[in-house]
Amino acid sequence: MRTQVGIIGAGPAGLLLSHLLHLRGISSVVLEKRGRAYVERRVRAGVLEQGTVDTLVEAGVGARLLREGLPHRGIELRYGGQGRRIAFEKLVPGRSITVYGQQEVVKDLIAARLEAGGDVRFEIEDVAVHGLEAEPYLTFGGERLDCDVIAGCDGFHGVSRPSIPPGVLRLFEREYPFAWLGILARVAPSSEELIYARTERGFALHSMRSPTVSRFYLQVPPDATVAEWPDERIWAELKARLETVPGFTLDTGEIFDKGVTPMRAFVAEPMQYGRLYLAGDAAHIVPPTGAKGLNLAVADVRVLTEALDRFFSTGSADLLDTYSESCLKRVWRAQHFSWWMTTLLHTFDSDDDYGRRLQLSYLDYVTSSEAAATTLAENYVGLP
Ligand code: RFL
Ligand code: PHB
Repeated sequence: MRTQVGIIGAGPAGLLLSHLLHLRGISSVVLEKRGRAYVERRVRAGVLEQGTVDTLVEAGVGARLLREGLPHRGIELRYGGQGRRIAFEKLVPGRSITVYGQQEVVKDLIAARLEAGGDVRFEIEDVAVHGLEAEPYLTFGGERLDCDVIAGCDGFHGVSRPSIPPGVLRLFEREYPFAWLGILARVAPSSEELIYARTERGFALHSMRSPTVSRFYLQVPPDATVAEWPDERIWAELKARLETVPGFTLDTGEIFDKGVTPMRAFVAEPMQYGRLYLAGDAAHIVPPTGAKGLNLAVADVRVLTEALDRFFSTGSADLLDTYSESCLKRVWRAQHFSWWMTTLLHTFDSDDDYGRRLQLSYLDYVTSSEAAATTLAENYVGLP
């Protein structure tokens, strides 16, 4: 078998890349380890930057997103018994975010690929990467797929990054001393906008998926398990961390999804080796506090699509050669923003009174100074 671009992974990065390449007449095959139902149900991100929405709409896969997505013009920072709004419409006019579940993006992309006759193969568990220096090919299930280029879109735990020879990549990492417990509940959101809450008990986030489904996160110890968090304990803790301003009550409902996510940051440099290009979580991870992971994956794929289009239409590899450099500027800005939001809002060492005073001072500053609030807003909605 032969294709122009062999893509490993049918997450947002791999599927969007395959679709954008198709629109430019470039062939690809997507090989995914999991089943279709599994990837369509995997609950993850929910915040799409304006640039991500624009990319999906321009690519013709945004109809349901425009219909069902929830546009947001601000977020609330809740701390010290008060809620302060970061107003995007005032601070970054014309720019906003849209709340739309990542698995809905994945469903829309799979539907578009299959409708266009795209080759997306699920339950391929033994993909191996070969010949990166000269003649790349993938093997799986006794078959061989020759390609001009391989795109590693297989997430943090995939096979593409480990197939780069030792010593080539420089790795940057940070582990946080806590995790997030995330839930989905059948209940109308208790707030129109996202609430990022800093409390002495730890961080909590009130997000949503639709007018009838809410999404919540709680800062929990790094080794926490779902079994330790029965529904009543989750609601009690969410109430303790969110019902901290006068007049706000949290509505509860049936919890139908629970998961614990470790909080870590990771960057692999460069994001390419020979004929292999890494995109999305395969190359970098951010803690979810800044809502940047999915948006970075989409930004990588935009850069890679341009570079591949140039390569296949003119033979010039100049944009491919600078792929990593082009992506890493945005990646490091998002790394910094995500670290900053995480540091500002989570409880670290309970003995560190000095650190707590610094957090509160900065929260006061970011919610009262237009300059500081604009810094948060322009990073949150996504830099150009
Ligand atoms: P994915 O989505 O992990 O997809 C990788 C795909 O590759 C497959 N795979 C393999 N396939 C073949 N062979 C192998 N050996 C393979 N190994 C793995 C996997 O099964 C999978 O289908 O990576 P991608 O496409 O780079 O997308 C990245 C995003 O998923 C990720 O950055 C975001 O979900 C991060 N994130 C958020 N990002 C945002 O922009 N906004 C948010 O609000 C946000 N919230 C979040 C998040 C991530 C979270 N978790 C669970 C990590 C909230 C949470 C809780
Ligand atoms: C979500 O809705 O899943 C979500 C929202 C904001 C974040 C992270 C996750 O910062």
